[in-house]
Amino acid sequence: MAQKLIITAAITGAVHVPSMTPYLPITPEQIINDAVKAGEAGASVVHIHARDPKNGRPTSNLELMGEIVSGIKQRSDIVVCITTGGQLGMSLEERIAAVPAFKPELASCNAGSVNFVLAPAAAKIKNPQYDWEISFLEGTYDLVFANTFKGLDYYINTMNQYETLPEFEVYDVGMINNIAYFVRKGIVRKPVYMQFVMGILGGIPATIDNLAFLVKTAKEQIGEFQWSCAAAGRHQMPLTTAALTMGGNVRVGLEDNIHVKPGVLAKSSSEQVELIRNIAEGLGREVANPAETRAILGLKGLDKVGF
Ligand code: KMH
Ligand code: ZN
Repeated sequence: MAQKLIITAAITGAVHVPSMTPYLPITPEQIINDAVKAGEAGASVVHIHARDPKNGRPTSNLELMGEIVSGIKQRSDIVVCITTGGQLGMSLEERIAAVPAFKPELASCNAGSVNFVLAPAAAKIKNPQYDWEISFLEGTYDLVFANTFKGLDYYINTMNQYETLPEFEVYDVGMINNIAYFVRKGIVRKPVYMQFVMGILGGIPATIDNLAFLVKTAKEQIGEFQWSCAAAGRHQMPLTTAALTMGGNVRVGLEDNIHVKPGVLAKSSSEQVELIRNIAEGLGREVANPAETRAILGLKGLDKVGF
């Protein structure tokens, strides 16, 4: 029987800007509410970024992150995965600061450097709500999202210190090679957990052939692992549906896609969770609850987090 399905909801991210949709959660209260709703809809993991409540700009402010993750914990036993993605110009220490501060069960660990281009979206915004939005999007035309081997080594070791499982964000096939190197080096905790993030401009195109290629390459290079699939924009539902039929796990949420179906904005990530849950259950794949997800991923437990 297929392993139960882990549904991750990426609640707000650092990709979309407020002018794209009125439903993007921004304040800690909005992010907490959407995370709890995603859990009620069937997500067992929430992937969390913070935003400045004044203007919606992505931030790695620890006070805001603390308010969000502890607010979620007060209302839900869902697994909280904290981002270490950061933003342009931020040091490695700043990006990972939430791990020592909150000792989460799970944190993102970006598995290599990649162009991460959001610039074409700027042209579609006619009346920006905030002055930072257009320059933020256009700035990615000249941005390398840097995740060097030295940085990866540091992130993996720091997460090991706090028993935080790295969720490796894999934007292209070469990044599997990077992870395999650190597995051979003996510093990666088991199970190796990869999130295949497909369809970012600069990364691997979101096609089913490419998803099969990622899984095949990971089997050859790493052997045993857990994996999940996220895909940008309109590719979200087709690719996550393919992933769950292949035995993988899925990530949905407004970080990856602001629509719930073509032309219809999602009012929250929970609408996408509900949709993928219905697809999974319709195809006979049962959905894991947070306790089952903790067992699948070998997580340390909610009693050992620092928030
Ligand atoms: N900030 C983006 C370029 C993650 O959550 O770790 C990517 C990102 C991924 O933030
Ligand atoms: Zn993220």
